[in-house]
Amino acid sequence: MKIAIVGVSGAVGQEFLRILEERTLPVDELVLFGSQRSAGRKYNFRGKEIEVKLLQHNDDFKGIDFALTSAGAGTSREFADTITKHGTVMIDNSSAFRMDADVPLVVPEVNPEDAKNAPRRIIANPNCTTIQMVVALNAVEKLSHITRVHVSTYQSASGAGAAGMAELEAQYAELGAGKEPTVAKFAFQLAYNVIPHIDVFTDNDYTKEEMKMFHETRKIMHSDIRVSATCVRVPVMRAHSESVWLETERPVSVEEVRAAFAKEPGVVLMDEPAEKVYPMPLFIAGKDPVYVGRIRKDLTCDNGLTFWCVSDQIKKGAALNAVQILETLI
Ligand code: 11C
Repeated sequence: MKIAIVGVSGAVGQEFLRILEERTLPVDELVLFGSQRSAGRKYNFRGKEIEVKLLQHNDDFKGIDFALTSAGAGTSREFADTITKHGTVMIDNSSAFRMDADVPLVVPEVNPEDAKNAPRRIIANPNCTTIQMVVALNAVEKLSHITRVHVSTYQSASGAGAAGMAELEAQYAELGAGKEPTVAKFAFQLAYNVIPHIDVFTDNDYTKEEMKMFHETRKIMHSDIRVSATCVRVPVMRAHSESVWLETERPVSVEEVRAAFAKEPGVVLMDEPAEKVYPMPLFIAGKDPVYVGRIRKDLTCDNGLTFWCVSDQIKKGAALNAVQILETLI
């Protein structure tokens, strides 16, 4: 099997490399692509040094079975035809095609069968905040249909890529040295702050990030579920957290839900409040699953339930989910 990574020098691209290295996929050849800035760099993969090729409009994708792409929506739109025209299946981490009717949007624990119907040979990887939420919601949906969700997110700097992480680190160093912090990636200084604003605002005053959680959840779960989100950037380096409130058609007990999470693929239950056992991003960074804790009944609504979940945004929220889609296909 011949695999390409497009955008290999970015945070998600580097994670693709690590995950392919770790897993047992039969990769006969790995081809790396990047922008002008990263072309010529060399990366090690399974004991071999591979040079990054410049992504161009040519026939470089001929013979490549799968391309894992994470180079931004603009690049994905511009290069989709070049990547897929010789039969390559593009598994795209960007938002470019997610809501297109003829592009499946896949989380393997939830809707793996959708991956098999990709007429344009493009499969979209959802937004990281949606991925971890639907993996958890899927366990509850099996007990009773979820009609609506309120969610507040606590999104780490890694959501803004390697540059976002570097900016947060630099801000703490600059502030420690008595200097004015550099603000470029985020709307405001993130160090010692939280910013209730991720991506641009839309006409209904929700941000694009928040509306992704509404639309993507419905598409992945094939559901009429309604999701009202507040997405917040927090000064955490890596792994996003979410406080989720949901309403089901019939009341479900905490015990039922705990049991459902405990057996749900991709979920790890961490819910022993008396022992201070609950997931936190500091300890979840670098791990594969979605961790769920703080499960309790809502105090205002008989059919309501609330929980807390944490997952590594670069892993399950991006690179790992894309590789799992590939694994589903082979
Ligand atoms: C963030 N969730 O944390 C965003 C990053 O649509 O793939 C990923 C955006 C996307 O900033």
